[in-house]
Amino acid sequence: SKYIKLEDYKVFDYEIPEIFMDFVINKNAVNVTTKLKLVKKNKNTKNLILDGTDILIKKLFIDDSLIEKQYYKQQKNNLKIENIKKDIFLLKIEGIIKPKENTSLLGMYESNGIITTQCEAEGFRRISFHADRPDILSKYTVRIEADKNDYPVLLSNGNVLKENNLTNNRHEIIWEDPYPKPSYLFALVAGKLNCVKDNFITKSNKKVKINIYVEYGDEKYVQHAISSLKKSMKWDEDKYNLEYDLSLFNIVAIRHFNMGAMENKSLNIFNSKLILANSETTTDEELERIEGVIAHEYFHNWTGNRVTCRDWFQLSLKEGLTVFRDQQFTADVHNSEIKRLDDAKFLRRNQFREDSGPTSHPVMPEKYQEIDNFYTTTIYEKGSEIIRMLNKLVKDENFYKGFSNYISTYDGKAATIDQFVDKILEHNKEIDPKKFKIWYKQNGTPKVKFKRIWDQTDEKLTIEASQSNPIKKNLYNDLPLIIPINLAIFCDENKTIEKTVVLKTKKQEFVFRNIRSHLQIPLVTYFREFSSPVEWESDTTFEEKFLILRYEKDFFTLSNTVKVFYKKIILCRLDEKPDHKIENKFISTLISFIKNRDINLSLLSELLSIPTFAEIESEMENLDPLKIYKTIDELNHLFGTKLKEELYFKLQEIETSLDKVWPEGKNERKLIETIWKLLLHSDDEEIKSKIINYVDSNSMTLAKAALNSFSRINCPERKIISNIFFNKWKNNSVVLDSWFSFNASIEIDEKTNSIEKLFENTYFDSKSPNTLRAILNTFVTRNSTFHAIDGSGYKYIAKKIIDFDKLNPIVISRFIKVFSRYNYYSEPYKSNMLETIKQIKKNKLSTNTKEVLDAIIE
Ligand code: BAL
Ligand code: ZN
Repeated sequence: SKYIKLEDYKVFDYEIPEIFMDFVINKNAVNVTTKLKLVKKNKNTKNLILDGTDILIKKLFIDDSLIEKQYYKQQKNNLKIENIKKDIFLLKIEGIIKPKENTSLLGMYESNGIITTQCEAEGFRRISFHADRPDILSKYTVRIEADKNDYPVLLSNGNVLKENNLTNNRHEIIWEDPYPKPSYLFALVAGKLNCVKDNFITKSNKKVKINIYVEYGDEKYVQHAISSLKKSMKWDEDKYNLEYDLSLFNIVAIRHFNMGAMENKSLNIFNSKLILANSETTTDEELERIEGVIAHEYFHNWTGNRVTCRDWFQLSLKEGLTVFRDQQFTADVHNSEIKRLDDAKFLRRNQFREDSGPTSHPVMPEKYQEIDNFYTTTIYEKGSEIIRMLNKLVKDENFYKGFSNYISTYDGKAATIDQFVDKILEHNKEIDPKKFKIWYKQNGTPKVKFKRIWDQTDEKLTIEASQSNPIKKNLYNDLPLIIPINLAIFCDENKTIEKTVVLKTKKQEFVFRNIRSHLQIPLVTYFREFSSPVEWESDTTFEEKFLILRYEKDFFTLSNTVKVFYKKIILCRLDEKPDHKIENKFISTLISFIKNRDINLSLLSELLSIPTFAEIESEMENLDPLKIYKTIDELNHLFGTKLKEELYFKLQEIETSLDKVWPEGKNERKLIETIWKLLLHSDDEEIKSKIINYVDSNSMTLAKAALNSFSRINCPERKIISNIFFNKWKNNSVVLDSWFSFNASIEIDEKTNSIEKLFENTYFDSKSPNTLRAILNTFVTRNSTFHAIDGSGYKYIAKKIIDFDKLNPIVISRFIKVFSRYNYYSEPYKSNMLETIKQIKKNKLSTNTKEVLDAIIE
């Protein structure tokens, strides 16, 4: 079968305790000589099969004796050597690879003159032959040799052992990494890079050199990255008692990078856009995200590198856990309630969407074709939510004790998710590990239902809860999950009971006594702080939901309740039956939020944000996309008009704080974008000239807010600000992507090929995944011409998919999920999409993209 299955896991026939690699970088190729020390574990085999793709073999040796051609066989993706008599031996492979010709951004490739690597998950096999799987841990020694002018900087993992000048203007460096690691953590970088230096003193007083390598000219943009790294190093010591384990930590910023970043041991490689940052070029949100990603990669040093994964089915062991840790970090250094709200929003918008579609899968999948397709929001963010629940269930003391046992038990080893959960639950008697682990095996978003039964005379409130999973195909989905529910019972305005209850069976009753309430029936809010990654339904009426907006303090619950109102209003309007009563009452509620001087402004911005198309799309059925876009525009107009006076008042109040330096002032700046957008939509002419002034602001947050708030306003000023922005930033590729994105959102004359000119722009770089994503993703989520009724938008995008899949399958296989909800669309959109998918399928596609397409139309 073409599937790789968890149940087929077998240890490899050999161990590879040591690897010596020799890279000779020449003009058009790199000669790679690898020596693998192999120790046979399976005495019953005489063969050795190693992975390897696109490598030209020159010679092979076993312990220095040449292997004749008839004793080995190279196939497309592997190398088989037969009749090996020895149990311990050194296999030497002389190979040649061509990084300049590699456009996949996997293995070794060149980006803007810099040679770099990306090995996770299976890129190492494009550099050299290896049993390229994460449970083979080896000590690496790496020699790199190159021309001194073309490649003055030569980096790999670990410490520098030696540096020499050679003849012919060449030089060599030998790196040695003392910690055994899997091949996916190997890295090499060579090129013209400038280094910004700093250092960090660890808690045991060890000095760690920090080197950030960037292209010349970019040095001025690295201070944020450095301070983020130092904050992360300190935080991991304070929170988890984890100290950095080498005396050197390198980060390299690369322009053409598929992922955000990569945690290679002591040599993290980053997408430039996640390193180069200051408030002039980077928005507040991006600054926080960059800080979070730097923390994430750094935290991998323990959760991922020192303790790694046994196989790729355990991917969430390192990713879910490290996301959990980076979310904790951001919560600790900024505002924990806002962070929780942001994370919940992200999960519901992205992971829930994935989980209700054709590519839905468990956090621990049972099978895959291309592991690259499983770097998903389910593995990452749902994985993190599961650990958050585990933490909640066992409480902090047990959690941190269990975590620390996990690290010390599996240090230097490859572990499994089972082993992690067992360690955390080791000293807990209330939670059955076997039952808890069902979270890892189910797919789909579980649904919980609540009903209240109120006995006023006995002052007893009973809450009936039940759980189910909407997806029936997976057998585990029928088993009950352990679901922690944070709830609040409001007896009246001043009396609230907060509790965490744990739902363990399919149906369960929770009884609360001595409840004295003046309400007709006590009001309950569920899953406060989004305590579990589920959806729920309750008997709360709309009248009561208005009360929740008055009584609740929890940011998540407030925002979620507001969202329910927006959705209700939108649905009624889509049905041509606007509910003016609810609309007016809701508007009055929003006014009272705006007038509340104590409210967190970031929360207020959230409450005043009318859902976007992307938010609505992931939650609806029988979608009419053009009508949805129109309804959202209408609502922005209505709310902007009705809230105008209060918004102007607020605007005045916050304008004085806009100049503050991040993280100060970020809430005000977030709110201003929301206010600008609403006011612009209310046909307010006065606000236009005001906003235009900010396009050239020295705060990128304000500049982009100005730009984006014009996205759906068709007026001459839109062109003006677009030009101002372009001329200011055309030579900064990271910033210019925002301009590409903005222009991809603009609808011109309902022509679907309106974005074609972006691909033809002189500054468009077809090798840059960032730019490609900026254009494509924005077009399909923010530009209604994608959904042109004649299907031309879908056809146009199909062509792009086919073209770019040849260059970069990883980007395209992710992007193609835009079509995954075709079934939820109404006609003719549904048929048009389906027809388009079928047309795409007729082409020769990468295996990555094919696997996703196969899932979309089975
Ligand atoms: N391991 C791939 C990038 C990341 O999740 O950190
Ligand atoms: Zn990660």
